[in-house]
Amino acid sequence: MQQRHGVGITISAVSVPADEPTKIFAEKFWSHTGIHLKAGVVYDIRATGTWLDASIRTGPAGYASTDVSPLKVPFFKLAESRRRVPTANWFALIGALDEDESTQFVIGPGTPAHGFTPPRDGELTCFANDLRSKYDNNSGAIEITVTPRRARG
Ligand SMILES: [Ca+2]
Repeated sequence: MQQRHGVGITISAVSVPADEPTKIFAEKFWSHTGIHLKAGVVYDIRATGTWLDASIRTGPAGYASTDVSPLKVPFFKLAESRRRVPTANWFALIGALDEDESTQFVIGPGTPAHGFTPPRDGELTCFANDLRSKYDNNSGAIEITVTPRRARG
């Protein structure tokens, strides 16, 4: 374990490497962040950068089936229901705790104004929303920054 010496300040009770960007790789079924979230703490998650679904370049918000070339739109629409998160955009950034699909939530370019409050403790694991069998043509990575809000009181 790495230890920091001589800083002399207590940051908080939350052991999160705040404000250090972490890469999420498009071709990975799960990217592990090493960031352990605590139940009940409110987090802000921000994502930047671009990644590619074959030749389609997009950001963490992902893209809609209607954004692709007109001839391909019907195929993309037909496949929507088989995305890992059917209701989210293609290549939307998705988060979950410990690869647990029951905890999946859409991050996109960032969590909403009320932030994200984990239902339980767990490591933040992420992926680009795609068909389960179609990660081999993905490339690039986006970066996320996770910031815990200061506890009230
Ligand atoms: Ca793909």
